[in-house]
Amino acid sequence: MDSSEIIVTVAGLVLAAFVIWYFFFSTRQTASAVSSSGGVQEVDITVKGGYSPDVIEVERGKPVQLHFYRDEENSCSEELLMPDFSIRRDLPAFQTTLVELLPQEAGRFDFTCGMGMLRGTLVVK
Ligand SMILES: [Cu+2]
Repeated sequence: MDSSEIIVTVAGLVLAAFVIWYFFFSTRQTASAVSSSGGVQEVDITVKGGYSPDVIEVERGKPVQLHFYRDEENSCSEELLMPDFSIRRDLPAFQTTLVELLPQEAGRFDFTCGMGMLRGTLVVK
C-alpha cells in the first residue's frame, strides 16, 4: 500500500465508525409533553435535518397537539408520516403545522419523513 491507499482506508474506517456511532449510540433528545389547563398535551418540534426533540413522551388517553415547525426547505422533510395514527401531513417550510391525535394505547410509535429517513418516536405511557 502506498500512502494514498492508507489515507483512503483510514478515512473509510473513520466514516464507518461514525455511521455506526450515529445510528446506535448518538443520544436522542427526549421531551415530555406539557399539559395545558384543558388537558391537551402540547409539544413543539423543530424539523431541520431531523426532529428535535425526536423522542416525545405523552400520556395515553389525553389529546396530543404536536406543533411541527419546519425550519428548512430541504425536500426530505416536507412530508410527515405517522402510520400508527394514519397521519400523512405536508409540512410547509418555515411554518408551524399542527398535528392532533389521541393516543389510546401505550407503546412506542415511530414517525418519519416521507422517505423514512428522518425518524422520531412518540412514546405513549
Ligand atoms: Cu426524507
